[in-house]
Amino acid sequence: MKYKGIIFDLDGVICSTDEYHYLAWKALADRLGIPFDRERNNLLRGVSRMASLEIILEKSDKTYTEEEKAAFAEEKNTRYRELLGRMSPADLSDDVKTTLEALRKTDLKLAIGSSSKNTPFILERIGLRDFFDAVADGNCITHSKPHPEVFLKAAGMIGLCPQDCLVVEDAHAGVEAAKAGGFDCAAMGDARDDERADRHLEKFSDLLKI
Ligand code: B16
Ligand code: MG
Repeated sequence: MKYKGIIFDLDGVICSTDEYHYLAWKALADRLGIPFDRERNNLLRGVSRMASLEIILEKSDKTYTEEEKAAFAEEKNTRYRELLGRMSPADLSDDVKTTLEALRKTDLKLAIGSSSKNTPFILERIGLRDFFDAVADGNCITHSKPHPEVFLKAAGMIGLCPQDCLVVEDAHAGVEAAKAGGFDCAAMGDARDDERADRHLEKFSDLLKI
């Protein structure tokens, strides 16, 4: 591998919390009578909580105050955290677990670059709290993906420049962020066929072939 470090997105790459985001947003959208489905949910991948809410509200014929929007975001996050609270290390797939273990045995630096403010809670639940060399997340950035800030922060934390890092992403917004920051990007899941990506992974363990 020509890289010195890998920066992983969290939701949809390391774990399937993207499904919990969907269920929690779906419950809110249903309560408000707003059309929302899995296809529309894909637009929320990698973008911040409030930006996600704005995308959902685009399909509403009502306008809401900032206070109402803040309450909706809180309602969604409470439901989402209930689902996260049920997670355990068993929710890490064998493919991800064995790949991370193999990468940990190399001298590659491994970091997380996630838009989620719930990153510390998720890593704790899935037993990876102390696994990574650095964690950059929604709590330490001003701009969410597609802005490159979170990946630049992660690279800085592991002492590497973007050219020496590979970003692994499942979101088009994340691929855009990686390329805007000067990183190579391996795309999987929803973003797998994104033409801006340098690598296309069918499964997480394909990383070991790079
Ligand atoms: P939270 P990632 C992103 O995480 C999710 O993909 C996106 O759907 C979510 O809105 C965002 O985190 C914020 O999450 O509400 O927990 O702060 O894909 O960048 O790891
Ligand atoms: Mg993601």
